[in-house]
Amino acid sequence: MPFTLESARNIFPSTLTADAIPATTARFIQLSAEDQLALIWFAYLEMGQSITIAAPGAANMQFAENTLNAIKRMTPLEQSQAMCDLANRADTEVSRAYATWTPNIKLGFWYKLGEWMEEGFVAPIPEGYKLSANAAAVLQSIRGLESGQQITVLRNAVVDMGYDPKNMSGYQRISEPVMAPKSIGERTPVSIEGVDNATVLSYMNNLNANDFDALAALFTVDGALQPPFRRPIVGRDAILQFFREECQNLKLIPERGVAEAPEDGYIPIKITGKCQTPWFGAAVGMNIAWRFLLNPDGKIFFVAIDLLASPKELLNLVR
Ligand code: 45D
Repeated sequence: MPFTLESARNIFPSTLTADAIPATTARFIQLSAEDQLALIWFAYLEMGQSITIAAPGAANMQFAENTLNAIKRMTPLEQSQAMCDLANRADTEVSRAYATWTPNIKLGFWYKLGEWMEEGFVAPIPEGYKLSANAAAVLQSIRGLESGQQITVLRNAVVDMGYDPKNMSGYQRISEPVMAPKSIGERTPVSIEGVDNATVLSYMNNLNANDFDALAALFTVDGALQPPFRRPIVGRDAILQFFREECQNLKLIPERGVAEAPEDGYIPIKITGKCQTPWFGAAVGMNIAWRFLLNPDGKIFFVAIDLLASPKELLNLVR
């Protein structure tokens, strides 16, 4: 086989990803818990002036309900402490429950807390809270990012909170139920300038239809998928689980691409375009590249999803 997972990760090496995300996240996690919470609060309020977040559905909220209600019953001091404990990854009951949730449930939990902070049911960030100089500098960097990068920083912050599940044994991961795939009549197939590869088109169309079984079947059994700024997820079964847990109701809008000459039958294909999340809909389109490596049978051996550095990168289809 001409490619290993490691060499596959390096196809189309000139792709410029949004380095500001890991850089900003690394600075963020150095801050005190109080600063982290206040910073997110300020960033969230500022972003809320230009884009609105879609409220999570009731069905999705039920998984966090017990924990949310437990927090609502606390005294304001205990509430602030519970939120700091989450940011500190402390070993508490709330932080342990949080650790078992998928990213969407974590986001929904904070969405609700944010509402309750505004409505006075949960202790707010103290009026006049003054960020440390470092926190103010991180907030300033976030202000300078495009909206797709801003929401990625926020998402990372939320996903990283809570007790470290590596220290927990015998727990059950909590995820939202998987919806039925869209019926054929409801699907709108994508088209991609410069690429008509059937596997790539099926990938986009199946993901847009929440048809995760058909989607996973496009991968080789040992295939891998690398989400933005993460290690590859390896193996068709693990990829299917990832799709079911983290990829419902995404909208992929591929625009253009290039397929290169096969190397020993393996075809590298790069696509660029947009991706919308159910949280922000069309208000935030993230600039994305998909770097596929198909095996000689047309199965996906590897695909990396990158968040691009700038809209200019949408036109970069060179090796
Ligand atoms: O701490 O092809 C308060 C894959 C203050 C799959 C708060 C993909 C205190 C394959 C405000 C209350 C998935 C890889 C907090 C493609 C405090 C594939 C609350 C890519 C935390 C294309 C804050 C998909 C809140 C992509 C409520 C790129 C913050 C998906 C909420 C990207 C933030 C999705 C939200 C992103 C952020 C979603 C809702 C970046 C959502 C971000």
